[in-house]
Amino acid sequence: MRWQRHESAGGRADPALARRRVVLACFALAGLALAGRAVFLQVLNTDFLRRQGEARHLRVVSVPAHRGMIMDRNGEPLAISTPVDSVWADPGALPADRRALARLAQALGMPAERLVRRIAARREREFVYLRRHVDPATAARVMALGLPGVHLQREYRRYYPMGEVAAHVVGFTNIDDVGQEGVELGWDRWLRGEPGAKRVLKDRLGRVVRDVALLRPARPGRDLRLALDRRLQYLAYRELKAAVLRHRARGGSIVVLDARTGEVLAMANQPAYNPNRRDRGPRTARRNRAVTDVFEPGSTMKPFTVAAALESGRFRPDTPVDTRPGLLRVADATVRDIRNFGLLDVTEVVRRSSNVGAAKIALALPARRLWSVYARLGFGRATASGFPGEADGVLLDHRRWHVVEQATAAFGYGLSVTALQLARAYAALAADGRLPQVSFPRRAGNAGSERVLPARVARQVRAMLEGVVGPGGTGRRAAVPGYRVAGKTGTVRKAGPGGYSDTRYVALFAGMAPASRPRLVAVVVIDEPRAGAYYGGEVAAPVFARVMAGALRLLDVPPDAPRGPMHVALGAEAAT
Ligand code: 59J
Repeated sequence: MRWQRHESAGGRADPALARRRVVLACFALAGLALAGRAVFLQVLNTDFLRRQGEARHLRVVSVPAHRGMIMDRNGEPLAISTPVDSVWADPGALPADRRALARLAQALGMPAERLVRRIAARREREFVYLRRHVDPATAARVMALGLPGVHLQREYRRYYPMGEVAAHVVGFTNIDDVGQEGVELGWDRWLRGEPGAKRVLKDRLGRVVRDVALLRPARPGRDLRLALDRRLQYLAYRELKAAVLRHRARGGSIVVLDARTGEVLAMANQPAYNPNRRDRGPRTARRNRAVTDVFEPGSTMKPFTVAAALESGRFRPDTPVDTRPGLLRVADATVRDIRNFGLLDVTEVVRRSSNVGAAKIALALPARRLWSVYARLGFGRATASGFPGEADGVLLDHRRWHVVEQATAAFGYGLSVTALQLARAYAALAADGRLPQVSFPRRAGNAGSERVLPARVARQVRAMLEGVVGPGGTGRRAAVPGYRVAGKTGTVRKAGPGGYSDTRYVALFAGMAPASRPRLVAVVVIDEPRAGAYYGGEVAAPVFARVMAGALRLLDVPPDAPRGPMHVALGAEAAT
């Protein structure tokens, strides 16, 4: 009745009714809350508990990506990734029993104390490597123990089939598959993939029961095909090593370029190291000296001085140059030849390697003109090959040259180069005046070269460099039977704190073949030969000859000297 009245009268005017409504609403809300709580407990809460339980066994693990293969120009492998297992543990799940750990250590081939210490130090972690990159037998032995908390992780290990033969070019990765040196470092972003992730379900012992979901697939790295030719590489390595041993040299480098494309067909250094070994030897053995180390080029610079002279129009190959009496005073310095060569012409200055002649030619040119040729040929500037740690070398600006610097630069002192730079500059002489872009990866066709000398000048210098390898030249031992060879020797006294040394030399040869239409350019550097001869013509030239002879044959390059020394020798033999 009061309800009806209340209803009919409306509540607005009755404060008692309003209070009652508030109380009723409170009860209703409380009831709802209780019901909600019940639902929560029966449905949501059990789900939460179940998920809590599962979380102990559901794990996200990383899926390692396959690193791209490095190959030579013919597809022969230089670096390959092979799958290996690494043993890891969840310290919390491991048995505390010392005897079990001792058995585990034995299976892993490591001292028990080291294993115990390693686990103790990482008690709070859920993942600790026990031993990485184990062989399949070790992995099997470890898993046969059936210990809880011990697992295998699939990883990749790098293998270098050519070992130390191609070590300096290919480089190596660390245990995490990241490039550390050489092409492995310089092209790391290309070679390396991106690891994926997957969710796995594990049982109470922590063993993976099943893959639940692939969260992100691993993206494999890309293969890389280098310009290197495995056969030429082996040849270069072998001959360089033999010469370094024979002359008890401190080290050495050899670079072989394709004269037309600028591709690096072979590059080797001594000392070398085996990249497959965990300890990769001393740092000094790991440098790719052909790219990282500079030296004064000495007489191997003379062809470029002569190129500047010819380009200027003031000199021709037969222009006379008076080198008498075998020395030349320049300001307060004296330029010397090993003997008095007398009256020569430009061609003979190169063939006899006259320092006085080169200095006189250089001093007859404006400094800027001489410098500009050196700069165009790439001296003082890294080749931008992408190889890590490449040195620029030094070429002072001509405005900082005094007359002495101009004279000594002419025969290769007061500036410094890498073996790769020197090879690139000789490649410009080989390619009729076009400086090629140096490339470690293989190229499809010619990837651009820059004209740095008139073709006529490059050909004239090349003809002079043939004279060096001919009769009366300093480079006769660079001759290759059946082929015309052009090149230049160099014997450089090393500069030290007390000036130029009387006992420490660098022996050099830089050249190309076949001289009529060069296919290959090579530079040989022998650092501090100590036994036997030390002249470039006697130490470096024979290495050049042997590598070129083998390379020309391997590449099926047709001979361009049908009546070369080989035929003469065969003829002589037939006559006896
Ligand atoms: C040489 C130099 C040092 C630097 C001289 C080599 C200079 C010079 C100051 C004496 C050995 C030696 C700037 S020699 O490369 O002339 O390759 O077959 O180191 O001359 O002025 O006992 N090369 N080498 N010179 N310095 N400064 C000749 C020549 C060269 C040969 C031989 C004999 C030098 C034929 C060098 C070779 O062409």
